[in-house]
Amino acid sequence: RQAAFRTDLSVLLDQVGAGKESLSFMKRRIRRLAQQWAAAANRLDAKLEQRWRDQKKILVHVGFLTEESGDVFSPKVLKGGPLGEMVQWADILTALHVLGHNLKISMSVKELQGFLGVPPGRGSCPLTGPLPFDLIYTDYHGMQQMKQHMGLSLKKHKCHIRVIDTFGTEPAYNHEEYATLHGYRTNWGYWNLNARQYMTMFPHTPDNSFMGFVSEELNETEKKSIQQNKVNNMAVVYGKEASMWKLQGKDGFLQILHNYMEVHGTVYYETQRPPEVPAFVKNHGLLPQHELQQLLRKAKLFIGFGFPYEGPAPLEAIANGCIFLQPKFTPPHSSLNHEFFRGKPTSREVSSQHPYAEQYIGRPHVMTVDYNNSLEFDSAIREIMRTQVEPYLPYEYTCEGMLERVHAYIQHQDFCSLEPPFVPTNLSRPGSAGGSRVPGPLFVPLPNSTALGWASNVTAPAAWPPLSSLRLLVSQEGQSCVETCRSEGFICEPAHFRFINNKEALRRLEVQCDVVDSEVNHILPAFSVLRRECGLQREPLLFSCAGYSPKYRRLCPCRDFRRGQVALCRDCL
Ligand code: U2F
Repeated sequence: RQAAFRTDLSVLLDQVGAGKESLSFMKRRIRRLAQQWAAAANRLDAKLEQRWRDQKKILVHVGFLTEESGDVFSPKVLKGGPLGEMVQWADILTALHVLGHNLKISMSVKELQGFLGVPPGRGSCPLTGPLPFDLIYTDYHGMQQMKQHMGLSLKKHKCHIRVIDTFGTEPAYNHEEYATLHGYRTNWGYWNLNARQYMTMFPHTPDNSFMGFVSEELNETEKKSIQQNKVNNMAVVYGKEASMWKLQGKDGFLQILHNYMEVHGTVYYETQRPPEVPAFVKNHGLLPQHELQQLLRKAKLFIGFGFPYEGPAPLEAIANGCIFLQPKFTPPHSSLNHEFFRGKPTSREVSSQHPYAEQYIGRPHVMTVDYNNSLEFDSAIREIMRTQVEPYLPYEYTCEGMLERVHAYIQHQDFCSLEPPFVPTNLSRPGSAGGSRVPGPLFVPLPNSTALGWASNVTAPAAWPPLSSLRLLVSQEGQSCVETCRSEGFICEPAHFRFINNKEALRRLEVQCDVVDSEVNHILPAFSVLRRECGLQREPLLFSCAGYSPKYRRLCPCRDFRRGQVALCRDCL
């Protein structure tokens, strides 16, 4: 069946259920953004020009909100606890509903069993018949619950699963045997999924798919009025929980800020001002989302203390015309050196409180400075007071951007059909026999690397992103493919590894190989210049953009991307 866009959200609101603060928060959000979603649906509908879209049967099982997982989040909704996950789930549900899919929502193990058609009760009782869904969106808690209640059949059906995973999972952590043997085993990872089945909150690592969420959008009139009404010396602190304020340090940067600006906070409190919040701060208490937006519209500066990491609030602040000031982390924080990330299935290095804001948005909207250097901090504040900025929201965080991306994933990502290794036997050089349609040279030398534009007459029917987006680069020693592709203005595309994991690619790159081995190692395909050793990847689940090794240069499959929509290549829609 063809999916039709929906602009009425009442059915969805009924489906979300009631009785918990987390659900009320999500419903308030869905209602508040309803018009914005509807307008975006109409725009995307026009953009796709009647293109056929399959209507999918989708189950959304929100594991972290189930009683069976302990649901530690719901009781904290009104007390300054994390809301980022709820923001994201509310938006995922809305996007799937608006795109017109056939949606079932489960927030308990009982509902999960009901929808899957497995008999209720304890123990693992495998699902016997076919899976009644095309897609299941869940999280790590939900995976555990499905393992318990679907038993062996989970393995059979896992290609239909998408795991919403805030901070991301790298391939080396996801592969059970490899993780166990090489010290990448954590409490979360090792589900042996295709790493693109993990969907993140920000485009952290291209090994995963970027799901995201949305932020409030403004029309031109609102933008103008916000700019006119900005209070140049008003700052709002990022931190709704008192413990986050401990990071300010005694007589530290908050005091410097106060020399220039009026400081506001939205910190949860019960009866009195929390001792961590200085007397000069005007504390509004935890605000409902729409009231926080109003405060941000007036403020000039939104200032982070270093925690929470990678949340939605900085995007909301920037969208409302604030400048976001945040600490740089030197050395970067990661699961190797920081408690919060310890045990998370990634070695990603977090270079500031909000690396997306730092790297994808940057100045003038975002300033990332060393908070231990009071001169640098002081001059940043003065610069912020002088700088005029317009409200800004990257396209990928608009409703249209999220709908476009989720639409593309649903229609094109397929982890159930076999992706055979691809041997480019019919590649030909320009001018050679049979190569008349080849537009340009196969190899375009770039500084310190080699780029390969595959010939347009090579087709791989099921390839998405399409093969036309592939650019092959070679990393430096010690460099990951994430960095290599980024340094040339591309993004690493793990789906393209299968096209470059072959002797032909090495030969075309004129790599000197005395031996070509095929091994199970997440840095492959790669080669050692010194030892003239080349290695190809034997385990497709270990294709990894993130991997690097000081001794090896890696073959990196990069692709182009749309401005403001990094998840999609130019020809990806
Ligand atoms: C992140 O979770 P947080 O909930 O701490 O992220 P924030 O960026 O603080 O904000 C989440 C939402 O809270 C809202 C605000 C944001 O959309 O509009 N809010 C509000 O309604 N009222 C207020 O007074 C202040 C904020 C991240 F998202 C999680 O994935 C991480 O687990 C967590 C820890 O790093 O950080």
